[in-house]
Amino acid sequence: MDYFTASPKPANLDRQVTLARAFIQQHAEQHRRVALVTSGGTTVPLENQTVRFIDNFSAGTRGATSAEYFLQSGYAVIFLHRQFSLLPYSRHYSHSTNCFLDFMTHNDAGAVVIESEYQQQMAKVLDQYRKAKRENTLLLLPFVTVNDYLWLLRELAIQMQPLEANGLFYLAAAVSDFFVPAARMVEHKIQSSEDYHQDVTNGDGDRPPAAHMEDKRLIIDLDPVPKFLKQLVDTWAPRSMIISFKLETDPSLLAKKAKGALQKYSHHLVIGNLLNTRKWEVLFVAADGSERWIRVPLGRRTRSVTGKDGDTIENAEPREPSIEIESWIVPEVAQMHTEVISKGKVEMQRH
Ligand code: 9Z3
Repeated sequence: MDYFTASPKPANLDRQVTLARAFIQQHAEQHRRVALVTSGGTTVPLENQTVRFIDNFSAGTRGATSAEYFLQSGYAVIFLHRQFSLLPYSRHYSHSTNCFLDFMTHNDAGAVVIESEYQQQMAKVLDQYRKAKRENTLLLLPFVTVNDYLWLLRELAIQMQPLEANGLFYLAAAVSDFFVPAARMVEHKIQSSEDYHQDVTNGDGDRPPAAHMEDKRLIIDLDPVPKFLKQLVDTWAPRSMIISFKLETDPSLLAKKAKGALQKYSHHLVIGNLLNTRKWEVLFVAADGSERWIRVPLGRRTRSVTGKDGDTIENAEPREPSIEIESWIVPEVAQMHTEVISKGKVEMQRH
């Protein structure tokens, strides 16, 4: 059965689509390019009334940072993100590493102000944030589950069709490969105590629920998520530029897997990255077969540790890049998008 026939439509989908429709229409009229940036990880709930779920790794840094550079390059951005993950602009002052309170102080009159050393940088972020608000170029749409994500992606792609080649998909979200189909999801919290074991026959046909207890063990049996990228490229957004990300941990697999994805889905670009080095190097694999690394310089170690005998020890803190790699990725992508748009125009003239 088709995924969308078998999976419930999210309750807030219509409201989100209404917001997106107005946003896209405004920017279509202003002949602005629109980038759909996906960001953060999707969850897979194990119960309908969800207490437990499986999550996918992603802080949302790639997506939130890239969204800022797309806005800077003149795009309008639909930011499809995991609820409570990093957001463009506020990411500079949110979550535990950048708590906004650390940037503030009292002045002599007792008023709360920004510390002088942060003034300049914050003024820059504030200006960009206010510009995006004034021009209504940033639309924030949250998802939580992989089901929310898939429904939204499909609906947004359909809404973006009138933009034709001016639409761009930049799929940085970490999307679950496996999920619990609605027909095999239990309603209530799975009970670990044998005294409260639930009936395991209420699954789909002969199969028990996807998550259930058996002899004090929790058994989780997940189905594969349908290959949505194929549907996006072929059916939902056939005229847009589509860029996907490929995350691996084994360096020897990355290029092969990125090329494989491009061959399988025939979209425009796969950006490969490794979990441990993703902040300073990415691999561009393009539809013309070209393959090249983009690397930004690494900054100095921010913290060193003094050993027992007074020696400085190389610390365990990962090094941070001195430049945000997205400030190099996004202009390259925008340039490729310009080429895709002009090629589309040439093709249209030919017909
Ligand atoms: C990525 O590879 C992103 O760059 C990261 C960003 C998730 C690594 P952070 O948010 O991390 O900055 O912490 N996203 C795509 C991951 C993914 O699930 N890709 C699928 C795959 O690799 C294809 S859609 O198969």
